[in-house]
Amino acid sequence: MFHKILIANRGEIAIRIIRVCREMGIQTVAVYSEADKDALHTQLADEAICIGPAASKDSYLNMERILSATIASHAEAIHPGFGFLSENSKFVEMCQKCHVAFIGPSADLIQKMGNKSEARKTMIEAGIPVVPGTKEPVHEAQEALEKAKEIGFPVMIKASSGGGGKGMRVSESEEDFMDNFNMAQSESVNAFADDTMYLERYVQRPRHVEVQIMADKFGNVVHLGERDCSIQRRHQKMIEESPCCAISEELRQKMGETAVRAAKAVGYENAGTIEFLLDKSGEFFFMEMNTRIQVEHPVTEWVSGVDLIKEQIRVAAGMPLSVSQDEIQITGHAIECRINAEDADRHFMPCPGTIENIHIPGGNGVRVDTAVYNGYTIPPYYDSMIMKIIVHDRDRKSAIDKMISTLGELVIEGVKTNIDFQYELLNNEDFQSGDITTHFIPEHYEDME
Ligand code: MV4
Repeated sequence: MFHKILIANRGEIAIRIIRVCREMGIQTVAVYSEADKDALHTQLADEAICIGPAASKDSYLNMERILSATIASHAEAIHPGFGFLSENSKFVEMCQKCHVAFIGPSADLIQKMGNKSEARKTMIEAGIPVVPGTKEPVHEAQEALEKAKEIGFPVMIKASSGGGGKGMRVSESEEDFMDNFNMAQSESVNAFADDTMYLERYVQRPRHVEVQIMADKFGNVVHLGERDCSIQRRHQKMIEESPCCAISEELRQKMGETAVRAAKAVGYENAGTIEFLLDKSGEFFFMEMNTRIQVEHPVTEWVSGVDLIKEQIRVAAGMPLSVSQDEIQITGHAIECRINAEDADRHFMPCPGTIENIHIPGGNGVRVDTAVYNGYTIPPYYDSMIMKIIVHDRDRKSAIDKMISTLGELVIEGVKTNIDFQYELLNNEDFQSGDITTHFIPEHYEDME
C-alpha cells in the first residue's frame, strides 16, 4: 500500500480523500492556491504545499508544480478527485514518467474515452447499444446532412471533444441542419480546437441514468448500481439518486452487465461511470464514459456499502477488488442535493462571499460532504458547489421526506444559495411521483432559464 498520497484537488472531494487516507493509515499532502491558504483541505492534510496563484491554470491545473510538490514531499501517488486534472491524459503520462502512481485509469484510456466519437465507435464494435447514428466521425456539413437524412430527424449534432452540452445542437429537419451543424462545429473549434463531429438520433425526453463500475488490475470488473441524474440545469446536475425509480430489477441487471461489458471491452481500470440515456420505452443507449470518480459517488456508496475512494486507492496500489459482484447488494434509497453558492433569482450567478453563520444538519441517514465552515470566505475562482447533502432511507419516499427535513434544518447565512430551489424541487409533485426527465427543470421552471 502507498505510504503517502498527494491530493491534487480542493473542496469537499479533497476532504473526502484525506479522511479515507487517514482511515487507511496513509499520509496526506494537500496542494493549495494562494486563495486557499485558509481552506479546510490545507488545514486537514498532514502537509500542505502552496502551488501558485488563485487562478486554476496557475495552481490546480499546473501539472509541473503539482508533480514537483509530489516529488518534494515523497508522495508515491496522486489522487486527482474530479474536475481539474482528473481526465487529463497528458498529466497521467507525466505522472508515469515521474514514477508517480495516478489514482485512476491509464492515459490511453482517458484519451480514448475523452474522444466521444471514438468512444462511440469502440462501444459499437463491442456490441454495446448506442443511439442510432454515425459510426465514423464527420467533419464536413454536406456529408453530415446526407448521414442525418439516413438517421432520420430530429438528430443530435455532437462535438467529439464535447461534454457538458458544449458543441451540441438539435436539428429538427433538413432545413435547419446546415446552420445547426455549422454552429455546433464552430463552437467546438473555438472551445476545443477540434472540428470532429458525430450524429445521433435525438432521444426525446430521456432520463440520464449512469452505472458506477469499479475495476482492478486483474481484469475484475463490478457494477455498483445506477444513479438517476436527470435533474440538471444547463448540464449542471442538481439532484442525483440511486436506485433509479423507473427501472425494474431485470433492467438494472441488464444495464449493469452492459456497463461491465463496456468496461471490459476497453480493459478499464479504477472507478468509472457508463452514462446511458434511458427512453420512455425502457430502451437504453450508451452515451459517454466518465473516467473519474464523480461528484455524486456518495449515493452509490450508501446503497452499495462500498467506499469508492478506498477502493480506488486499493486497486491503484495493485490490490484486487475487495468485493465480488454477488457480494454487492443495493439496499434502500439514497438522494444527493448539491448546494451551490449562487443566486437563484439572478440566473444562478455564482455568489462568493463570507459564511457569517452556518448550521450543518445531521442525524440518522444523513451525510454532509463539505469543506466550508463558519467564517470561511468562498473564493470566486472555483466551482460554486459548497456542499453535498446525502440522505439514505429504506425507500424513495422516506428518503425524499428525510431530505426535505434536512434541507429545512440547513442554515447558511452570508452568501446566497440554491437551498430554497432544492427544497422546491423536492416538494414538486412530479419529482415525488418519479416523473422526471432531463427536461424536468426547463419544463417546470422555465422562467428561471
Ligand atoms: C442526447 C440527448 C438526446 N438524444 N443525445 C447532453 C450532454 C451530453 N453529455 C449529452 N446530452 C444529451 N445527449 C441524444 N442522442 C439529450 C442530451 C441532454 C441531456 C443528457 C443528460 C442530462 C441532461 C441533458 C439535458 C439536455 C440534453
